[in-house]
Amino acid sequence: MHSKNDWFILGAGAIGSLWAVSLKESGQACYAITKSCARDKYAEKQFTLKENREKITVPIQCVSADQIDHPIYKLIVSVKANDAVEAIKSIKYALEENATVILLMNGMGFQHEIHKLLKDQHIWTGSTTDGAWKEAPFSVNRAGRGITWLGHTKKIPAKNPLPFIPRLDVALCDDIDMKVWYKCAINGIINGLTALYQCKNGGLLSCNQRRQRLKRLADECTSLLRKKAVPVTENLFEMSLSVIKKTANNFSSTLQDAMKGKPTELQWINGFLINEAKSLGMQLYAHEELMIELHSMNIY
Ligand code: KPL
Repeated sequence: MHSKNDWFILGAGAIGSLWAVSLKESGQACYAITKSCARDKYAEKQFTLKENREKITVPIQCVSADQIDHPIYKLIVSVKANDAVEAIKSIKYALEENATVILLMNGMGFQHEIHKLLKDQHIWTGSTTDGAWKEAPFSVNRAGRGITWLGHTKKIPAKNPLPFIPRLDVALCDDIDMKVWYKCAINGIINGLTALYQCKNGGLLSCNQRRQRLKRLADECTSLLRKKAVPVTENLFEMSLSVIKKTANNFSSTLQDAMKGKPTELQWINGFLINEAKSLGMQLYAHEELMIELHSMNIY
């Protein structure tokens, strides 16, 4: 039986699978909307999560976007930035008015399209420092436990839309836009370099040259944020070092995509930062250099 409390997770990548397992483990009804279940409507798949030395497996029903046969009241969107708008369009027919939608995606510059699509829904933005990578379909490895900030897009003081989920650290936040800027900057500092050096996050601290590149990227982000009047209360370089240390054993999402030969999200991360800077008459040399190097390796 389906209910208004059922959670649907759109996109079973690393973060989507982590959330699906965590919700299910805490007793919530949860479905994954994935491409890989095209023929098998609501087929049960065993989702596995590895965290530290623990390994848990929970059954989760999967459905493809065109086969949802009951209204969605609670949706978590964890697809790639490149696919976000199309993925939401594909399930919109099943989405209730006033549904709760939580966006959990890296990058910036595409959210306004989603807001246009979801005028009747309550949109929450999530920004996470969790580090997770997909080992195989339906199998995720959580390499670093982070925190997920959640803010209502219209900044209305609303009740936390999530139940208590012991495995996830979720906190409400009044200024989610600032967190999203910070997250985009942190990803812009870390992710492209891991793809360039083909290393886990921790590998970025292996020599001075890499640290210097991190510092240059961070300094440019700080200048851009200041120019955008985003309060820079924290040192972005120090923040990225701390994220790197906490997720040292993780393959960044960008490196995961690059290793699979898939398009990365960098156009919504560094690409977005570079364009924002340009529109303000600034140039982010270190970010531009990095993108050119990555393009010469066929990483887009
Ligand atoms: O968000 C990440 C990503 O890989 O996209 C970090 C925090 C860098 C963890 O790997």
